[in-house]
Formats: sequence, structure tokens, C-alpha cells
Amino acid sequence: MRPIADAPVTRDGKVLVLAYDHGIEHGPVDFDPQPESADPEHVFDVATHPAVTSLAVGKGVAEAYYPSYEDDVSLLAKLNGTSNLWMGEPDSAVNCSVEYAAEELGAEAIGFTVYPGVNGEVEMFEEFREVQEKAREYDLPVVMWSYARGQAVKNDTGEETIAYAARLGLELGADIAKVKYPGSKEAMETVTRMAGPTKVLMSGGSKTSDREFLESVKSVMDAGGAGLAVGRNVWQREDPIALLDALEEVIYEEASVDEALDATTPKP
Ligand code: FBP
Repeated sequence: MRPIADAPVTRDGKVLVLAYDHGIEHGPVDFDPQPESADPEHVFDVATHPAVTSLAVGKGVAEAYYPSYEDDVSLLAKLNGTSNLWMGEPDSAVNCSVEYAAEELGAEAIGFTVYPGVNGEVEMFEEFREVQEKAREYDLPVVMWSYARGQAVKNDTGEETIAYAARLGLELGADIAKVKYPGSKEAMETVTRMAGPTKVLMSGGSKTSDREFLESVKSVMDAGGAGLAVGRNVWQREDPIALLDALEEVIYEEASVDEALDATTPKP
């Protein structure tokens, strides 16, 4: 485990990764609710908000857009990904190396998806080992997208499953484990306890109301989570900045959801 308190992926020990790898993972359909979100420049602009500690994108988007934003945005290079057109067993092709991310893209953190429980688990764990060890050489924090899938996983947001996914982050040497929300603060307490010193982030999920989303983030923070990695709940909104303002209150200022909404909702 490497100390990451001084790494750009954290702010006061908390983390807010803006995730934007959906063009590969889900395809253009995710941009339909807010068409300007298809333009990476729009999302890079959103990522300059001070609440955002890192922007997670794949190699191609980083190559094309990061040179214009490297002074204002911290890059988390997502090294693997699979399209939604792939109908095989869940898996994720490695499409960028740690060396390339560090030396050519200017990444300040590494992201890697692992699907514990799938038939290709052994290969994915071995790929993660290579990435984790190389990232140590470059002194880059590693965020593990840890999504339990496969035949043995009956409920991919159940407390036991999510606790196991977070624990695997610790066991495999991730600095930060990104997991799905297990549904309650109590369940999240178990998850963060199982992860030990590995920071735990909630995965954003599909778009919900401001209040519902902030309530889940609040319960993650109250349960000892470090923050979240969120995509659609931010850039599918007409006003992503307003939600980031509210998230800043909840994550960094320990505000209640009502306080955050009150502080960030324009008064008539
Ligand atoms: P969202 O906040 O939009 O859910 O994004 C987080 C994320 O992990 C992305 O990095 C990734 O593309 C997506 O979720 C994968 O979601 P799923 O596994 O549910 O298809």
C-alpha cells in the first residue's frame, strides 16, 4: 500500500473521480439524455470543477483532449475496457499500458476493471498484478473498478458481494476500490471495514434525482467511504456544475443533504 494522501486523486483524503469511459463501456446511447456530453471537451470542462479530483478516460480520449487540459484536470487513465456489443463472458481488453499512461498521456492515477467471479478471473487478476506492480514503479495510485460478476454472483449489489469486491481491492494491492452501492449505510460500513486501508468509492450508477443521489453519497461518506466515481449522474444533467457544488458540500464539508441542497439551489 502506498500513501496517497499527497496524490492529486485525493483532496483532504477524499476522492471524486469523474468517470467518462462510457463511450467504450456503454456506447453513444449514454450521451442521448444530454447530447453535449458526447463532446469530450464539455466533460473536460466540467472536470475543472474543484470538487473533481480526477477525470477517468481511456487512451484515445486522453490523447486527443488531455493536452489542452493538463494544467486544470488530473488524468486517471483507464487502462482496460470492453464495448457493450461484446456478448461473451464479461471481460475487459487491456488497451493501454502503465508506461504509456505515465509517459505519453501524463496520467497521475491508473484505473483498471476487474470482474471477480467471471470465468476469466484468473487472467484478470494476473493482468491487475502487472498493472499494480508497474504503477508502483511510477508511483501512481491504482483504482480498481471491482465489479463481481459471473455465475456465482446472484445479487451484484448485495452486502456480501460488495464487501468481497472491496476486500479484493485490499488483497490485490489497490489503493482505491470502486464498488457498487450496497444499498445502505450499514452495508457500506461492512464494505469499508473489509477494505481496511484501501479507500472505497461508490460507483455512480444510472441517473437518479439530486436528493436520492446525494443521500446515497452521504451514507457512503458516513460509512467511512472516501467518495465516489461518478459519470452519468453528473454529465447527464443539464446543470452538472450545480450537482458538483452539492457534492463538494457533502464530500469535503461534511454537509447534510439538506444543507448541500440549500447551499446550492438558486433562491427565487
Ligand atoms: P456511472 O457513474 O455512470 O455509473 O459510471 C461509473 C462506471 O464505473 C463507469 O466508469 C463505467 O463506464 C460504468 O460505470 C460501467 O457501468 P456498468 O458496469 O453498470 O455497465
